[in-house]
Amino acid sequence: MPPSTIDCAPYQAELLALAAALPAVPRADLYAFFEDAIRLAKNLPQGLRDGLDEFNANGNQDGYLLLRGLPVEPDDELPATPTSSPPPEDRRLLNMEAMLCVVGGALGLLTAYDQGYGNRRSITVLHELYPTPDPHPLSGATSKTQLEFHTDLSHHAHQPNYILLSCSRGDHEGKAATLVGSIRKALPLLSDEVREHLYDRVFTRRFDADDPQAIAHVKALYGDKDDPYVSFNRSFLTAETPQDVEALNALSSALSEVTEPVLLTRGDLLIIDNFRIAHGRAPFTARWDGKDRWLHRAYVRTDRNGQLAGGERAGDVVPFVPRR
Ligand SMILES: O=C(O)CCC(=O)C(=O)O
Ligand SMILES: [Fe+2]
Repeated sequence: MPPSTIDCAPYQAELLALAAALPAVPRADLYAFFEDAIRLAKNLPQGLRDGLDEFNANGNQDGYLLLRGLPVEPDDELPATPTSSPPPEDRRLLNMEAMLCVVGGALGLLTAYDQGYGNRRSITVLHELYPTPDPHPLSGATSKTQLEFHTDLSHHAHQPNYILLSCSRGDHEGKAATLVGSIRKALPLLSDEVREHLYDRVFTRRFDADDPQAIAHVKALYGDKDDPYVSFNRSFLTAETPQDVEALNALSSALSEVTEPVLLTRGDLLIIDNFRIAHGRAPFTARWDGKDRWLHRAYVRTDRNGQLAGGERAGDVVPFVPRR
């Protein structure tokens, strides 16, 4: 297995014991649930814990860490893939929700975001991703169309460090790969001129098509010049000059060139470094048969790059603060 993948099959029994120690109905009291998940994170198997700590400290070239072989329920014991959110408050804890929160608790602060789009999305730590028939074209509920490269919440001043996606069901045909483009791999493909142009160049980003006042300021490359962070959301970055267009095209091509498809299947948990990769998802065919692709998602903040001000609690909702 590549170094960006950890085989967790040997830890299944220990991980099941951790899941069994969590409250059986997480949404009955989410704060209590997250507190338990964070406490139990200290009991993760040592090999897994070391891999998470190493990734948290230094990242890696690929910009992601994939945990495979986690103890998902047999498919016939899982509920049908949801068709609406939020899930019923009394739904029993699923193993892949347990894994999401224990691993998230090991990495940092599990966080719910007000994304600044009004109340279009439910504000919670525990997101559900599944195909829907008429989705917003830029949302994870798409299936027929490719979800284009983006950085999650790049318009938010407290953009999360990690996106965790755990998989209860993959898609039927094995096509719905999550696409990851690492800036550490793409940077050497950019000319000095493009790097200079993009570094610290401030783009305005409109994040709500219905509201012209909804504007944030986003940089495509920033941070350490030799090892920059990336923020990418092509459809939202307003290029103003021919050089802007050229530089963003070059960044887009470089990210595409290094893109790796990561096909999530049951029992996988993908940790995306949201500062170092842009991600998307390949198109796939939903069947609407209760067995469609079903992921659980959580955002995690760390003390990197101004995400935490101090005094936060896991499960708190971060108010919307546009990036300036
Ligand atoms: O479905 C996936 O693999 C990724 C979804 C995603 O990027 C999103 O919802 O923001
Ligand atoms: Fe995303």
